[in-house]
Amino acid sequence: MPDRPSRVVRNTATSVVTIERFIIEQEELHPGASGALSGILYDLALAAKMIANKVRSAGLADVLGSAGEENVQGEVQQKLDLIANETIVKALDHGGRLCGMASEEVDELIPIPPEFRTGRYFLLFDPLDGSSNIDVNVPVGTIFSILPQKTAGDRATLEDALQPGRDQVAAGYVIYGSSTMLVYSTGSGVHGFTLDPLLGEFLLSHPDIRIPEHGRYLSVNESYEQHWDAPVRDLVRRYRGLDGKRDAMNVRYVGSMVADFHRNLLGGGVFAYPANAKAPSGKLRLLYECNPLAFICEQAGGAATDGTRRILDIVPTRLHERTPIYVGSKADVDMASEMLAAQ
Ligand code: AHM
Ligand code: MG
Repeated sequence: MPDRPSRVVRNTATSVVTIERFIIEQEELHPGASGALSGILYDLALAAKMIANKVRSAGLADVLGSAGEENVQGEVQQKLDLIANETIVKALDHGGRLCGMASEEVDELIPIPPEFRTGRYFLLFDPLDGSSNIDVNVPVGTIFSILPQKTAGDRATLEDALQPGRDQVAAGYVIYGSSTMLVYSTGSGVHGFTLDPLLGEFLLSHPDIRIPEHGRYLSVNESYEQHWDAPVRDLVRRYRGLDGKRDAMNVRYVGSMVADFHRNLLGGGVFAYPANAKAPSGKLRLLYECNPLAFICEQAGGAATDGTRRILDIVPTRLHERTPIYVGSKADVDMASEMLAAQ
């Protein structure tokens, strides 16, 4: 993990800090920074506010239900997925800071239109994760990952997208829950901001988040148990205290990865989506979901593995590649690595 640069010291009980001010202060810790990364983060915060508005009024406006199109994973998209996707593209494509983008909802790379300037960063995102939960009012989220451009041209190629997660320069997520929160890291700690709906501003509410070493919560969909192999079944039994070798964790599964991850980040725990006989690589996407959350988790003191490899070390070969994942409190994730490596 990179060294953590010195930080801005403030009294969080009395200071009111907007995300804009915080981003500027963080940039000042890196002399020579061009400001491009900060600009991308501002634009993402703006997109998040726009999506939050749509999500909040989803039950009122005629935006519920399926848009009727299937995405590249063969899943039917909800209308809000498309709206969130479009919102992010439109907020980011003209800033001159990106060479390209990729979205979980789009088959191919999203190019920067020829009329706009480009920059040296590549953005990957899942515009609305957990969108099947929208019509039952369960939290959903946006996840993003920012990579440096690897190739030399002014427009991105697939090579720019297919970099291991350890090369991310920033990652974050937005959770649209009882309040809207944006949590991100640029490699110097993890910081959370809560949207003040009256001011329309994200305010620093959770500076320097650290995940507890041991977790209280286990988030896994146990309905797949019959399709797991024996080591995964044994691991989940161990987490649940059923083999008598550790205290039982509390099972909590929203079915919306951002919500499950966020709870475990703050309270300690592990989120697992193992491979199973019906989904040999699991369900979740390396580039849009697993890499960004693994980056944040490591920055907060946690860990993430696919069972045998650190998530951030996996070299992707496809844009929509899936991977099994165990992410969360370090001791609990290390237990997964040990038990699954022994298989
Ligand atoms: P999505 O990107 O199509 O919304 O799917 C991802 C979601 C995650 O948020 C969640 O953890 C997982 O799917 C739940 O899947 P399952 O119902 O198989 O447990
Ligand atoms: Mg998703």
